Amino acid sequence: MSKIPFNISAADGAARTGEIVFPRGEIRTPAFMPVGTAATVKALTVDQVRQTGADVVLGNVYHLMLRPGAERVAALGGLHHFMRWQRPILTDSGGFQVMSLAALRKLDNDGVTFQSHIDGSTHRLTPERSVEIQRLLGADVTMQLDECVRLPASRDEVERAMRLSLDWAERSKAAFGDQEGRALFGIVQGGDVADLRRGSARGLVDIGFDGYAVGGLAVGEPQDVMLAMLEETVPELPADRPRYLMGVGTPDDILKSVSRGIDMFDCVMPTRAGRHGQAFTRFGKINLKNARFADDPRPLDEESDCPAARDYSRAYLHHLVKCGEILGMTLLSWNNISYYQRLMGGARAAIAERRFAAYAAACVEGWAKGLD
Ligand code: PRF
Repeated sequence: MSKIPFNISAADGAARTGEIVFPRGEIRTPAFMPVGTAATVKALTVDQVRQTGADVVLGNVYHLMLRPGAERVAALGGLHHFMRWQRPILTDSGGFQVMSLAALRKLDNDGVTFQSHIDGSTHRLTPERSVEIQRLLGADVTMQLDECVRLPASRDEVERAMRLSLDWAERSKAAFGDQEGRALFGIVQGGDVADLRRGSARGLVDIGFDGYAVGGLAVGEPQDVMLAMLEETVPELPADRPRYLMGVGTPDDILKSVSRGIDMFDCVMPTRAGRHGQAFTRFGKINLKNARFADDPRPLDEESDCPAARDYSRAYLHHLVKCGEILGMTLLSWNNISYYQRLMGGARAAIAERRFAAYAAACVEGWAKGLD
């Protein structure tokens, strides 16, 4: 398998900083990957996304196979060309979205058959087809097909899904073959059961991947359970390969996970919150619908280098949100992705200077203060 370089330049406790080097560009870690489900980071142009400092965006097999179709994207020159994002793209394999979005689904040991949430048409994903779709899209990082169980769940149910995911990991690796300059990540499952987590991680390491994701977390369990599972899982993973915590999370989740050795994150939270009138700031999350902003001429953060945070008044953002204007969604999504990137940039700098704990504490203090 083609090894994608991961150059770790500094560590501070379990936290590390470095860069993953792809032909299309580097991913500086710890990294936050904005979610671009349907070949767009919702409400933003790719230039705005890049201006926030994002090095990589995420795409979804589930959505893109249904619309516009993987073969069509391939015929149009691949996902990078299609959406005009020339830097790395990571694509999620589809299983998680099938379970959360598809109307009807039937899982068997070979794969999953489901009905589209768009028009009810029937589709099938297997580990091999998911890898094939990600190859057609041109993904820089391909994720194995896995099964994620919502918590709480019985040990038996968690164990069955973990073993199935491990079998699919092996099939995904065989299907992926040797793709120069592209990475394949395995996904740890095992729910909230420590020995299943460790077993899943060991099984994946035996197969051998370019990177390792931790799946099946942030699916209904409390934060302390999620963090405990990271503490069981991370020590089993090779120190020289990137670790990706899927679908996480709040700024607080992210900093606590970085301190436990996670390098990559994705979450719809900043963009979804932005479309619902909420802004992430250094002084916590606020709702622009609140009447207290109606007459506030100050920007969200005059020190930010994001135009959405720096150049527009809170009163104007309040007005846009109250009117349901599209621009309100754009500006708040832009601000929020920008805040997440600033958080990660601060984390990278702090790890390099071995002051990550102090950085995280200062962030928490700022969030607690609230926006004046
Ligand atoms: N598996 C995959 N994608 C995911 C998850 C998972 O477990 C999660 C869980 N937080 C989010 N996205 N393939």
